[in-house]
Amino acid sequence: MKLHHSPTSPYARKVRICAITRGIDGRIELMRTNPNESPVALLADNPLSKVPTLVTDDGVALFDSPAICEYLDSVGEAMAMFPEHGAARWQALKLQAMGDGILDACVPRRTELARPQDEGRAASVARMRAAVERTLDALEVEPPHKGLDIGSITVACALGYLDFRFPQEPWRETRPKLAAWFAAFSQDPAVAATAPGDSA
Ligand SMILES: N[C@@H](CCC(=O)N[C@@H](CS)C(=O)NCC(=O)O)C(=O)O
Repeated sequence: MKLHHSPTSPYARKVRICAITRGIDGRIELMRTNPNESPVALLADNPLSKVPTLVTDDGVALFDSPAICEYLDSVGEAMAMFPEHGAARWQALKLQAMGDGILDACVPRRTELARPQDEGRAASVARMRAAVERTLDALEVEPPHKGLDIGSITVACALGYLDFRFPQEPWRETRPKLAAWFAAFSQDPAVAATAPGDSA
C-alpha cells in the first residue's frame, strides 16, 4: 500500500496511528507530498488533491481519512479501530465526527487568518472558532475513554493540531479533564511516534 501524506496533516496522522496500532504500518509506503501544490502524483490518485490518500495493493485509491481508517481495519487480524456494533460503535463514530469537525474548522481558519480580515472574513473565522470552543467544552464534559479506537484517535489528532498550529489559543485551563486524558493518551507509542511536524 502507498499513503500520500504530509507530516503536518492531522488527518494523515489518524491513518498512521491506526496503521501502527494494528501492526500494519510496515506494509505502507509513505509518500510525502504537499497537497496545496496539487502535485501530479497525488492528482493521479485523488482529484481533490488532499491527504491522506491511500492506494491499496490492488491499486484502488481511497480517501478520505474515515474511509481509509475503516479500510485498514480489513487488513490483518489485529483488533479493529472501528467497534463493530452497539453503543461502542456509535460513540466512536461520534467522537470521530467531533475530532474531524474541530479539524474541519481549524485547518481553513488558519488559512483565513493569514488573509486581510474584512468584516465577512472576521465573522466566518469567529464562527469557526466558536464551533471548536463548544466542541472542546462538550469533550470536557465527557472525555474519550482510555482505549484506542477511531474516536479517541481522532480527538487526540485534533488536540495535537490545536497545540501545533494554535499555541496562542490555550484550551487546557478551563478543561482539566480533557487535558488529563490527552496527556495520558499521548503516551501511547503510536500517538507519540506521529506527533506533528517531526515524523516521516
Ligand atoms: N475530510 C478529509 C480532509 C483532508 C484534508 O483536508 N487534508 C488537507 C491537509 S491537512 C489537505 O489535503 N488540504 C489540501 C487542499 O484542501 O487543497 C479527511 O478526513 O481526510
